[in-house]
Amino acid sequence: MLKKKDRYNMAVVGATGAVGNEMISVLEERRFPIKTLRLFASERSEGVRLTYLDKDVFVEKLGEDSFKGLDIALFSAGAERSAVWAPVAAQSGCVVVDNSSQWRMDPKVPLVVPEVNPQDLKWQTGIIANPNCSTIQMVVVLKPIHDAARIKRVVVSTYQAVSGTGRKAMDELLDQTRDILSFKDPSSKVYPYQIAFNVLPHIDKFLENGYTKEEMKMVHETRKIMGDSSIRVTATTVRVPVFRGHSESVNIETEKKLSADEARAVLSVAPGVIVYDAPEKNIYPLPLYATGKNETFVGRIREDESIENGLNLWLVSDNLRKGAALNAVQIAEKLIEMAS
Ligand code: 25A
Ligand code: L14
Repeated sequence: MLKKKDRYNMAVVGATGAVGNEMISVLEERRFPIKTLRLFASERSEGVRLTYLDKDVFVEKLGEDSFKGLDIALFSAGAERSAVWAPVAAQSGCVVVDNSSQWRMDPKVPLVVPEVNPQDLKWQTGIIANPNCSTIQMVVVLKPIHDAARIKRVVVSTYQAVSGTGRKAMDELLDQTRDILSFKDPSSKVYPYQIAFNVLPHIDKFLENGYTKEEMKMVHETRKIMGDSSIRVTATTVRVPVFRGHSESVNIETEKKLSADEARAVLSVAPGVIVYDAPEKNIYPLPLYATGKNETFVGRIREDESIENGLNLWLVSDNLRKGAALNAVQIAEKLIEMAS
C-alpha cells in the first residue's frame, strides 16, 4: 500500500486539538522521517501558526484536494470529520491512521496496538483505526497475561482524565476549580454536571442496555485487538477531575493459575509496560507521574483471593500519549517499516 521512501509527506488533521498537538510533539520527538508536514483543522483555526521542529507551519482548512501528494495522515478531529474525510484521503492514496471511534469496528479496518497486533496492518486498505484510549492501555497489559495464562474474563473500572474529551474539557475543569475557590458559581458546558471536586460515572452516550458507549468500546475493541472473541469483558467508565492520565482497576480471571510474582515477571518484560509495584515503599502508578511518559505503568499486582485463578491490577497511562497520539505515530512507524 505505502511506497517505501526516505521521507514522507505527512498531515495531522485536528492539529489544534489536545490530541493533535500531542501528535506534533510525538512526531518531533521520535524524529519521524518527514519530508513535509501539513496541519489541518476547522475553518476556525485557518491560518493559525503552529511550530514543528522550530519551523512555522500554518493551519489549513480541509478540502477535497488537501490529501493530494500526501503519504500518511493522522486524524484526530472527531468521528464526524473522520467519517467524511478519511475516505477522501484514502481515495487519493494517503494512508489514514484515525483516532476517532468512526472506523474501529468496521471489519475491513484493522484496529491496531503495535505491541499487541502489528500483523493486522498487513490487511489495511487505506484506513487504520487507533483504539479508544482506555482500551489501548488495558490491552498492552492483557496481552502478555493472555499469552501466559489465557484470559477468560476481565472486569474493569476506569478513572479517566478530562483531556480525553479535548481542550474544552480541560478548560472547564480549570475554570470550575478557579471559580469554586473564589466563591463564584461554576458553570458546566462540556459535561452534564460539575467535574471539579466530583466524579461522574458517565463517559460518552448512554445506550439501550444501560451501559455507555465508552464501556461497550472497551468490550468490543479488546476482543478485536486481541483477536479472541471468547474473552468476556465488562466495564464501568468514570470521569475524575484529573487533567491527564487514565487509571484503571482491572480484575482478570485466567484459565491457568498465575501467581502475583509470575504476573510481575511476565509484565516486566512486556513491551510498552513498566511494572511499578512496591507497596511497602508506597510505590504504585499515579496519573501525575505518568503524564508525558510513553509507557503504561502497572502496580498493585495481587492475586484475587475470591476465585481460583484471578489477578487484580492497577494501570495508569497518559491518555494523550499511548492512549492517542503515540499509538497513532507507532502505527505510522510500523507502516513505513513494512512499506516496499
Ligand atoms: O468523536 P470522537 O472521535 O469520539 O471524539 C471527539 C473529540 O475527542 C477528542 C478530540 O478533541 C475530538 O474532537 N479525541 C478524539 N479521539 C481521542 C482520543 N483517542 C480524543 N481525545 C482523546 N483520546 P480535541 O479537542 O483533541 O480535538 C478537536 C480537533 O478537531 C478539530 N476540528 C473540529 N472541526 C473540524 C476539525 N478539524 C477539521 N475539520 C473540521 N470541520 C479541532 O479544530 C481540533 O483540532 P478547531 O479549529 O475546531 O479547534 C481549534 C481550537 O478551538 C477550540 N474550540 C473548539 N470549539 C470551540 C472552541 N473555542 C471556542 N468555542 C468553541 N465552540 C478547540 O478547543 C481548539 O483549541
Ligand atoms: O476515542 O474521554 O472513542 O470523553 C471518546 C470519548 C476518547 C475519550 C474515543 C472522552 C473516546 C473521549
